[in-house]
Amino acid sequence: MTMLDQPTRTVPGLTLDLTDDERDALRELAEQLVATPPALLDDVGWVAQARQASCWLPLRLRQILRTFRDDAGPAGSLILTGLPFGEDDLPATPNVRESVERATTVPAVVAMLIGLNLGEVIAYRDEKTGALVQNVVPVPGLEGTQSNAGSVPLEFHVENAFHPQRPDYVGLLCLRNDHAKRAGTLVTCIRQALPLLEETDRKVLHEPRFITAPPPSFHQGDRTRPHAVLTGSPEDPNICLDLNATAALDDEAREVMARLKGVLTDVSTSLVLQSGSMALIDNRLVLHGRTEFTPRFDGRDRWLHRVYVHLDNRRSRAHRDGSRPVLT
Ligand SMILES: O=C(O)CCC(=O)C(=O)O
Ligand SMILES: [Fe+2]
Repeated sequence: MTMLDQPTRTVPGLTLDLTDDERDALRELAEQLVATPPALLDDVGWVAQARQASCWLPLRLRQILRTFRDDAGPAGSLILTGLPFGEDDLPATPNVRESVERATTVPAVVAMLIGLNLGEVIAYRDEKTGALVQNVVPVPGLEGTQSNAGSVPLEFHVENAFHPQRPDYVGLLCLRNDHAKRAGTLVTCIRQALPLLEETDRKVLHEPRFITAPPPSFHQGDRTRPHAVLTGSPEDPNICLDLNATAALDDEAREVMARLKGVLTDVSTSLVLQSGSMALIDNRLVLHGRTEFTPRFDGRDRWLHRVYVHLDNRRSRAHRDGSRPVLT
C-alpha cells in the first residue's frame, strides 16, 4: 500500500491497514461464505451463518471495530485498507438504477462480515428493494441528481435523517474509484464543528425548529415532525441534518442552519477511497456527501458497496418481520 492509496484525513481518526496474513485469512473466511448455500446475501439463514463467521474476523479487525463501537473518535469514522480484493478481480461496474447485490461475492461478503461484527446489518423495504448490500454507482440520466447515482457534488447528509430508525453506522466499501482516482466521500463531524459554533446557535439547534423530508431514494415515507438538529449531551451531541432535505421552520433557525452549514463545510474532509478500502461512518456524529466526478459508463466507473448497521435489534423490532433485517 503506497501513501497515495491511503485516504487522507485532516483530523486523526481510527484506521487499520490489514497485513498480508490478515488479508489472506479474511479472503479465506469470505470465500467459505461465498460458497455457503443458498449463496444469497438476503437469505436469513445465510445471514445467520455470516453473523457467526464474523466472530472469526482477524483479531485486530475485531479489536478496532470494538473500539469504534465504544467511541467513534474525533473524526467519527474508521478507515480499513488492504481488504482482500482488487480492481482486476471485478466484473464491470453496474450502471442501472436501484442497483443492489444479491449473490455472494468476496467484496459483498466482506462488507457483510464487517457490518455484522459491528452490529446488525439492516435495510429499508422502501429503499433499493430492501437489499442488505447496495451499489453506489453512477447511472446515466441521473448525473445531476442529489442521490448516490449522481456525479455532481452530493450535499452533506446524515443517512436517512428523516427516519426514526435511521442507521447508527454507514459502511462504504470501495470496489473501484473513478477513472481519475480522485472522487471522495466527504465527511464532516459535529465533534469538530461544535467548538466553532456560538453558544446561542447551539441552543437553537437543540430546539425542535427543523423538519426533514425523505431522500429521493425512498419510494415512500413521511416528513418528520419538527425536530432538533442537535440532541443529547450539549458538550458532545448527536446530529440529525440533511442539507438537501432539512428545512428550518423560522427565520432565526434558518440563519443558524446556514452558519452551521458553513462550519461543517470548513471542518470537512474528503475520504478518497480506493479499491480494497472501506469507510465506516458513525451516522450519529458525521454527515457525509461526495465530491463530483466524471462517469464514463464504460464498466470502469466508481463502484461502492453500502451497508447500514444498527446497534440494537430490539429498537427496530416493531418495524421488522420476525428475524428479518428489513425495516418496513
Ligand atoms: O458516493 C459516496 O461516496 C457517498 C454516497 C452516499 O451518500 C450514500 O451512498 O449514502
Ligand atoms: Fe448517503
